[in-house]
Amino acid sequence: MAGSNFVDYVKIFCRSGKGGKGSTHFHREKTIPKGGPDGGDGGRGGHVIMRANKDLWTLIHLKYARHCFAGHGEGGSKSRSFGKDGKDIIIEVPLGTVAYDGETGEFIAELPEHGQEFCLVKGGRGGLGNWHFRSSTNQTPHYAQPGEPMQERTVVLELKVLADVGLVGFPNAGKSTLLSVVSAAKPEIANYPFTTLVPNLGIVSYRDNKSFCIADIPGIIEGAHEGKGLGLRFLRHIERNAILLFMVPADADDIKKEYEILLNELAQYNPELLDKQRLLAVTKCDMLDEELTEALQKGIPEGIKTVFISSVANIGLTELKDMLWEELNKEENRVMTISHRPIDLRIIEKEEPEEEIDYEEIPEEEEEEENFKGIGWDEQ
Ligand SMILES: Nc1nc2c(ncn2[C@@H]2O[C@H](COP(=O)(O)OP(=O)(O)OP(=O)(O)O)[C@@H](O)[C@H]2O)c(=O)[nH]1
Ligand SMILES: [Mg+2]
Repeated sequence: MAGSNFVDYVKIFCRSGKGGKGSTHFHREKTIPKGGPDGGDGGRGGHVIMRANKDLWTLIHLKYARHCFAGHGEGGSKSRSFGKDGKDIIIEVPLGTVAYDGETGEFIAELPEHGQEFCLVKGGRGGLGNWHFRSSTNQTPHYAQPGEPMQERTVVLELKVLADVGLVGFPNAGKSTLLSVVSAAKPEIANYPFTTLVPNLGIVSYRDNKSFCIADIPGIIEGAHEGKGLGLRFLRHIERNAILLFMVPADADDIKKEYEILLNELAQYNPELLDKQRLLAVTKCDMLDEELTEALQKGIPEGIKTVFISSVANIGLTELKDMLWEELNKEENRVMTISHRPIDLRIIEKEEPEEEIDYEEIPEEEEEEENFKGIGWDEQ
C-alpha cells in the first residue's frame, strides 16, 4: 500500500545535555610558584532542536527512535580552557509539523517552512571556572560553578500536511480517483468505503508549468466527530489547505444533505475550517444523462461554486483545475494562519496507542575527576 509508511503522530522523549562544570585549577609552572586561578568554564549541554525539512513527508523515522538525548557539556580545565559543548540533537521533521507538550497537550511550536528550527529543550549552561571568581579579597577561589542541569520533556509531534487543496468527501466519493487522474500520484482506488487509510498528496501540473498540491484524505462519515469510521483525526491535514474541495457523487440520494453533513463534521472538528474557501465537485457525472444532470442542478446547495466532473470520462476536469487555480490565486485565500488548539492526549492515545516510553535513565557519565590537585596560594 502506497501510504503504509505514513506516520503523522509520534510521541518522543527529549533530554538536553547537562552543562559541563567549571574547573577549579591553579596555574603551576616551575618558575611561577603562585600562578593564580586558571580554571576554565564548562561547555554548554546539547540542545534538542527540531528542524523542518522539505524532503520529508512522514514522521516514521522518529517512530523507532523516540529517545532524543543530547550530549553533555564537558568540564573546563586548566589554563582557562573551555570544556567542549555537548552535541546538539537535530530532529528533522516534515514541513507542517506541529509540536505539543506531551504532558499537557499545549501547543509548543509549528514549522511550516524549510530550514526553520525550534529548540525543544535547551542544554544546560556550562559552569564558570574559578578564574571568574578571583578578586582582590579572594585570590585563591577554591570553587567553581557546576553546570546547569539537563532538561527533560515529552513532546508530541503531529504532522499537518501542507497542500493547497484538500479533498473532503464521504468514502467512495471518488477522491482518490480524481487525484490519480489530475496528478502522478497512484493512490489505491476501489469500490468499497475506506480504501484510503492515510492521506495521499499529488502535484497537479497546471498550464504554463504551474502546479499546485492536492491532499486526498480518508473519507468522512456522519458521526465522525464521535469516532465513527476513521474519526476526524485526518482532518488535521486539511487545516492548512487554502481551499477545500467537497466531493459528492452524482448518485448520492441528497447532494445537499451530504454536503451539510460534511460541513457539520468539519465544524465539530475545528470551526475555523469553515472560514476556508469551499468548492463543490459533483463526481461520477458519466453516470448521468442530460436530463438527470438538469434535475440534479436543482438539488445542489446554494452559495457554493459547483462543478460537475467525471474522473473516469474526463468530464469537467479542466474546468475544475481552472476554478481551483483561480481561487488559489485570490489574495483572501492565501491566508493560512490557523490556531492550533491544544490536543486532547486521551483521545489521541486511545486512537493511536503507543507502547509506553521507557523513561529509564541512560547511565550517567562518569563524573570527571576535579582538575585541581595542587595547593592554593595561601597553603604554600
Ligand atoms: N463511474 C465512475 N466511477 C468512479 C468515478 N470516480 C471514481 N469512481 C469509482 O468509485 C469508486 C470509489 O473511488 P475512490 O476514488 O476509491 O473513492 P474515495 O473517495 O477515494 O474513497 P475512500 O478512499 O474510501 O474514501 C471506485 O470504484 C472508482 O472506480 C467516476 O468519475 N465515474
Ligand atoms: Mg480514496
